[in-house]
Amino acid sequence: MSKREPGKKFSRRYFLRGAAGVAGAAFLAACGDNTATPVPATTAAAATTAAAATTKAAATTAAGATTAAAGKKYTIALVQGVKGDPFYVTMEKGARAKAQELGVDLLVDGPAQFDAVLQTPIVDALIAKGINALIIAACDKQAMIAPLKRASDAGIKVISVDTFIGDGDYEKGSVTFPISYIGSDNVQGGKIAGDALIKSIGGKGKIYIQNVKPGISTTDQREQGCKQAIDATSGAVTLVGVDYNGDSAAKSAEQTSALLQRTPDLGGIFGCNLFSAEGAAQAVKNANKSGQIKIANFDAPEQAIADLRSGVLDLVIAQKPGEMGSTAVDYAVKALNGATTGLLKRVPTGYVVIDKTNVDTPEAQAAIYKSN
Ligand code: T6T
Repeated sequence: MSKREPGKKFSRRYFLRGAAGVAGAAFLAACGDNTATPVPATTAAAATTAAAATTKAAATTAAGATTAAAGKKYTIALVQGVKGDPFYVTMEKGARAKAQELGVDLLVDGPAQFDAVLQTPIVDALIAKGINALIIAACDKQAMIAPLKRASDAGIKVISVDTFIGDGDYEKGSVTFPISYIGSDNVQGGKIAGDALIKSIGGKGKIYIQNVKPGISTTDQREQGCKQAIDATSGAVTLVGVDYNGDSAAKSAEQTSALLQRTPDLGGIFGCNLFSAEGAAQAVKNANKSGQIKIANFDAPEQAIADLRSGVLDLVIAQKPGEMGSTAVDYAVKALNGATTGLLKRVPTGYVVIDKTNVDTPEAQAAIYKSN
């Protein structure tokens, strides 16, 4: 028999714990589908900056960032973990808005799948093109070290966004050449999800994790955080398994359906990213177990919010991808202008944790990802 308590909801405590501030940057520019196309600086702020830069080698904008010398605009590239994922779409919007504000060109590209083999040639092509800075969500923490070192050795400023390479400690760790790692605290995020699930199933029972694939820093750490929460129950809650779906919602649904067959008394599921959680929720819907099996959903696309409202999901953990993109562009420009202080090796961006009690607040609404 199931140990869960069907009527029990996640508490507001989880919203407050995870929310490190009001969600999301205000997106200042309309962003079209112009992937891999430089965005010209068209705002008044950028025009002022360009004019001022004709008299000074580097001019300070109203926002406090500096721009390139007269006649020379920096070209910064953002390489996403995968194209089309609303998380990275939202990150691109934040990056484009900041690039426009600071008067730099921004190229955006990403592989068709979350795969270092597909991401590497994109990096090599950007090195050959001669960009000034590279902001990247590396698809694999080991496999992307060599390509990114090639970029760094070519004089390109490298900034990690969302995921890290090596062990993520750019101060004293195994890899230190990137300027900064800007992204969520993913162990904390996994712990928020695990603690919430454990509470919702009454502190005892069975939990299952749907994940992407080993080697991605973010999702590895979320799994780790959830396992820490389970371990802290000293056996009252058990982990029945972890499946890896390769970033496919369809595969996640298939694996979760099989798990539900094998484990009829499952209490809760943690979906470690957008597609993992989407597939898990679909499987629970297909099994007519919505509301009976608790689901903590990492990432906040529109579908997750709809599923939260209809009772399929219990918790949506929204990251702040727009802020990640915006801060990364700001850091890139500052680094290119020779900043020697004020650039942190690690910038955690925080969460907005959404449940039924706060979904209509401005903070929660602002945190929902954009899909185009
Ligand atoms: O969860 C995000 C991102 O943080 C992770 O690195 C990969 O998956 C997402 O893009 C969501 O699909």
